[in-house]
Amino acid sequence: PQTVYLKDYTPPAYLIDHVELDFDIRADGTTVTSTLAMRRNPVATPATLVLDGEELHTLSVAVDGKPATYTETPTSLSLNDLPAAFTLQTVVRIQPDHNTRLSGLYRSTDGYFTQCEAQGFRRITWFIDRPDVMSRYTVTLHADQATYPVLLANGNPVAAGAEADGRHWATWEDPFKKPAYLFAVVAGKLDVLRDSFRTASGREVQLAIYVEPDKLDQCPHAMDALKKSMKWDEERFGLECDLDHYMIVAVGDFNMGAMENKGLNIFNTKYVLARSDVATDVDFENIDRVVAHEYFHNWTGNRVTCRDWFQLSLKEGLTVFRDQEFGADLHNRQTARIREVRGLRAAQFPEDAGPMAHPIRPASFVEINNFYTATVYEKGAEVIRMIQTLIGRDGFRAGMDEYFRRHDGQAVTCEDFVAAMAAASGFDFAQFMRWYNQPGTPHVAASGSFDAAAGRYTLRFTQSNPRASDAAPYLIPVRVALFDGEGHLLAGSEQTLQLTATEQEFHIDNLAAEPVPSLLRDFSAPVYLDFAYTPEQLTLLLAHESDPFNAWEAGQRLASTLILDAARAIAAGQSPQWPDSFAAAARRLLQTQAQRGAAFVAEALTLPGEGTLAEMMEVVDPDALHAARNALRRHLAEELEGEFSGLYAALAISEAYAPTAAQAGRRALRNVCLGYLMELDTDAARRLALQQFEKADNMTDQFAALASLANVNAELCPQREQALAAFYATWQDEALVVDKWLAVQSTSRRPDTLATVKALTAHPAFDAGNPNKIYALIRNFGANLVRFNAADGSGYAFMADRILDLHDRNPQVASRLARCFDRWKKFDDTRQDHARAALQRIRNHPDLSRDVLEVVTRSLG
Ligand code: B3K
Ligand code: ZN
Repeated sequence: PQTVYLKDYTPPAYLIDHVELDFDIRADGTTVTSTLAMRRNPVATPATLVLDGEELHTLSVAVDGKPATYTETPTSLSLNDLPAAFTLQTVVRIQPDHNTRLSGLYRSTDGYFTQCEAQGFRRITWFIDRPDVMSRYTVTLHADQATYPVLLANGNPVAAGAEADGRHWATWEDPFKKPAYLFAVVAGKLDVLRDSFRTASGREVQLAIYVEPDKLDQCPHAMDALKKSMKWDEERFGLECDLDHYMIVAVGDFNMGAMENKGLNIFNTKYVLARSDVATDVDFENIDRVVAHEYFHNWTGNRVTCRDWFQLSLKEGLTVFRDQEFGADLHNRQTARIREVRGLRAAQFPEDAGPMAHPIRPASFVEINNFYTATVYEKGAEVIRMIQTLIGRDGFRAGMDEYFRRHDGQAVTCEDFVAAMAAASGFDFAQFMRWYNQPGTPHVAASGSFDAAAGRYTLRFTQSNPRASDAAPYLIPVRVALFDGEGHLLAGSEQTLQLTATEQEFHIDNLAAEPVPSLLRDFSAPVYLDFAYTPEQLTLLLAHESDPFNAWEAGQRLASTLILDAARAIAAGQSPQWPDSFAAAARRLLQTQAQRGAAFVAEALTLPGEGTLAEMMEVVDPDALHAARNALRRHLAEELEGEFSGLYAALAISEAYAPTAAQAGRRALRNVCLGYLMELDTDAARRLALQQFEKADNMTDQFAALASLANVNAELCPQREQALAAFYATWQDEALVVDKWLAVQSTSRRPDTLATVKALTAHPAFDAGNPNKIYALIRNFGANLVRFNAADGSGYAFMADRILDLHDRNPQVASRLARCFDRWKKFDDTRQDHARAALQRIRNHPDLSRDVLEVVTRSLG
């Protein structure tokens, strides 16, 4: 397969001003007639017109109404000797009913749906399928009226009517120019929830959420989220909705989360459907964030789009940052930041240290779908956040205004965005651009020294990034504050230091005693920060740091050290040692939950995940790590049993369920308490869990109880069997809840998890054609560190089988599964041998999809 390079970018030779599409949808296939108003691009060198296509059956090609001479390959259609401006008409047949890749036009249970980003439009019709070709679209759909009563496309409905044979048609017109990746159509039998939103300037926007029949009672939360997002974007960024119609369509078969098609978002049902008995607090919050994310794309992505796919983070990093800020304002800013960083460390840091490491703006790719990554999205959002940290919130807002003033309606680059920020703020971002161009997580090592006679504290920093192509330093904003020995913040000590050199010193004067530094507050840069904190200093920061992120961080550092030491001890056949101070610090946290907030305390009592801890080990010993982390949990449970059960009782909620931050925080902490009590392995705890499972009036509590029971490893645990069976019996017709049932089993700690997962692949609940099911059962298993990385290689072999089973049917999903192997080189030789064999078996498969081939080749390379 071919590698595409950013440096090879050239403007398109032709432009397409207007696109007229006609879809004749029938059971034996769909005929697409495309009429393109085209002209030579004045800024490009004249060349052959090359159109992109994939799995198209060409019926005719005409230029200005006359049959044309053309050259066709499976992926291209070329024409020569074209006039300066002309009309190109093509007619193709496509087979959406057999489109298992879920890219282009495809069939799902309730009708036909599309997914065009990144390069799915070429699976619908011949086109110049690149984001810098922007056109106006008029689209007509024809289909059977009874089977597909709803016919949708981007923009506004302009006409509709009935046809012979019980068929009907509808025409839609999109007044905005857009790249082909934002194109969408839907033809289906769907219910609709309608509402409207009045913008700040008084425009009335019609809102509609389309879902499979009988699910309207699961739509109000998403509708609410949509209206809140619209209001928030007006208030925070002065951005109004430009549409007359904003539609969201939910579909159960979807490769990712959701898609921001202009005026016609298409969503995975997972990010639309919610009701308190079927969705958890986290689901409700994710729906808020994803609905907002797709809406925010209407400006950051659609009005201003990407020049080429290397610029993906231009829209994704920025839009994730925007949805993070929205989520923080809507829910709980403290814990939002903590969860963002937890997610970053669990997914992005390992990615940046592994075979798929790439800059937030990659320099090359084989398959662009492989680059919708934690790096482009989440590290991309961190880079945007650093820009705001460096120039301030007002400066950032001015930069956004300038960005839209300059580039509305254009397809641009990351440099264009940063240039607007620079122009509005006067800040020099030259050195900062390194964040866009280098892979790898920078390491910052800090140390402090105190000159008592001079009253001067010196902070010394050195930075490095072993993954970067050269040793040049980054511009790293480091927020700091100093605390005295009693935990008081020293007045005036809060500041943002700008690291710009490989080694750098900062002085703070007029200090009476050596302070305790709190570094990288609010996680002001996506780096690894080392500082030789003593346990006493960390305990002090955990108790007193007023920046909730760094208070949490201090606790994570304490726990990480204990767990990693314990893992070493366990590997050496010794038993782990726990200092009394850790349980004492946890006890103080529990005692202060009323002041510090239940949500914060729940986060602070959640130990770092195994994947994050594994990154800190030279050679990962997953069994020892697993045992060590669980042993610390058990130790806390034993020391604090009284506190956990007391708080469990005290935190019960008597008012009706609502997915508010306050209630969600209480439930989270209460379920953390339950989880610890379950570590005691007592019958009493299991009965308590089963009781919660049975009595719960909401999915958050029911699922938390189920998850803790699912981990029980006793030979006989009637509560576990009972809960799992009852859960499936109750929810077998709710696809998204069945996903939870699968997930809770594939993420279980139990040693027989692989056998369970294998058995579940044959269960009627599993569907190997549905991405949500594959993610729930298979990909979650791949993230189960101790079970996937079993010493005998059985987890690797299983995953290889699943990838080979899937790569042809759905390469994008198969490729995501292949990413489960990313960290294989961090394990011991025996495991490496097994993983290498599994990867080679995949790579040796003839006709392996490009998506999987790229991932596996990089992994082996
Ligand atoms: N832009 C889409 C992602 C498309 C993924 C294509 N493989 C969703 C989003 O980021 O909003
Ligand atoms: Zn996005």
